[in-house]
Amino acid sequence: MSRKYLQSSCRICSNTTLHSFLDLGSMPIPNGFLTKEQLSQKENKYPLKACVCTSCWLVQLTHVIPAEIMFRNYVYIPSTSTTMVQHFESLSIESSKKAYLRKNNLVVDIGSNDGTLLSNYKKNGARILGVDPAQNLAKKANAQGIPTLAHYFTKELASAIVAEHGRAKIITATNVIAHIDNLHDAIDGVRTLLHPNGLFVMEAPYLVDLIDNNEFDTIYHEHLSYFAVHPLQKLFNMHNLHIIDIIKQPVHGGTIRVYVSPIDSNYSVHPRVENFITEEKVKQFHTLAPYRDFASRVKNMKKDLILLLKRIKQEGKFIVGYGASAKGNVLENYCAINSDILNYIVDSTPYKQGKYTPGTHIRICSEEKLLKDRPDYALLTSWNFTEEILEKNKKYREGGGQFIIPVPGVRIV
Ligand code: DWN
Repeated sequence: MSRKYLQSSCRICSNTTLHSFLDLGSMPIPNGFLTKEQLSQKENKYPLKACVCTSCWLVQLTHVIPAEIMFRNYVYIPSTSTTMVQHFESLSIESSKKAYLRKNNLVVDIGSNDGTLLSNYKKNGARILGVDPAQNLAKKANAQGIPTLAHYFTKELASAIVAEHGRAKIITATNVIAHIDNLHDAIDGVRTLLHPNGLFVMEAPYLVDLIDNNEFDTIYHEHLSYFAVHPLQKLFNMHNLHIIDIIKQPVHGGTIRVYVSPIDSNYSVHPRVENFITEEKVKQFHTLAPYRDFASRVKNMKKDLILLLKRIKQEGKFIVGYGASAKGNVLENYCAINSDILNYIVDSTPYKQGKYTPGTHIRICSEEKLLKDRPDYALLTSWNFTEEILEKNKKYREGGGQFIIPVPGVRIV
């Protein structure tokens, strides 16, 4: 399997010198939750390794798993978190202002999932269109009045959308551009679909935060690219687009909201764009040092977490997981945390309850079970929602329950 799916060159600049710096082992796809019947069946595992292009400095996976295996039936929905629902509302308000969005202008969301983001633009009178390959989510979104095409976003699809609906004043793409293998085709599609004075707004986890905060568990098969601003600017410039503003967001462990327009549009470039590129240089992200240091910190975190969980289990304590997240599946597979350590995992997503985690086969239950059983500890794998989840579980904590938070460093609260 190790040669199958191997990426031979950088997906932005085609450079063939890719330096591998972190090997998380061989594991199943991160949202490959299993039914009870599937537990006894063979589970495909794929190499999970990160590398960096020594020319444009894009961090990417060494192995690219076919999208069809991961995205046709998708169980992750952002609306399970109040934080994300509020985040999408503020994104729609801010982007509508920046793009001078008018009633009846077209807004297209790439990777529209269950339509949570688009519903905000619809409320304010825009024409909306979602694009998402997940048949299950597209069906749900269409049923809720969010017109959604169950397709991957490509240049060809962009041309078809222009022919039928005209050009888009805003194109959004939150946590999806990093999932796309053929980046040039997708960005060519954005250029085709975007109104000459339109804005493309993409959000992705920011590589500098990932490295600085040891967020190794956000490295998984769905995320093919891990963006710093420097390689992103190069990608857009190759398609006569450029970054006009970047605003940091706290979600998903540190995210960049990147505003992009056609190079010949009326938008001026905000000075803070250059600040990001300068900071990446100062932090030496154009050398191998930060990546090597990150990899050794990850190995130490793994040791710390395994030691803590083993000690707690030897004391006869009862531990569960909190959040059946993709990152949680990476953490559990990388640290060999299975049902001998976590009795079960609680999660608010209906699709996931009653299923089992990929590779480690831990049962997923509803959140209510936490207060019923009052385990001694809960390993918070959805640490990107720490504030929301701690607030939600005040009673559990007041009763003596404690959360183990693995990232950016193992701690108990
Ligand atoms: O890029 C991606 C990110 C944005 O989301 C996708 N490729 C996959 C997914 O990654 P993830 O599954 O690690 O995302 P989350 O948002 O960290 O997952 C949170 C999980 O925690 C969900 O399964 C819902 C659950 N949850 C919960 O049980 N109670 C979340 C909250 C806020 C809660 O209160």
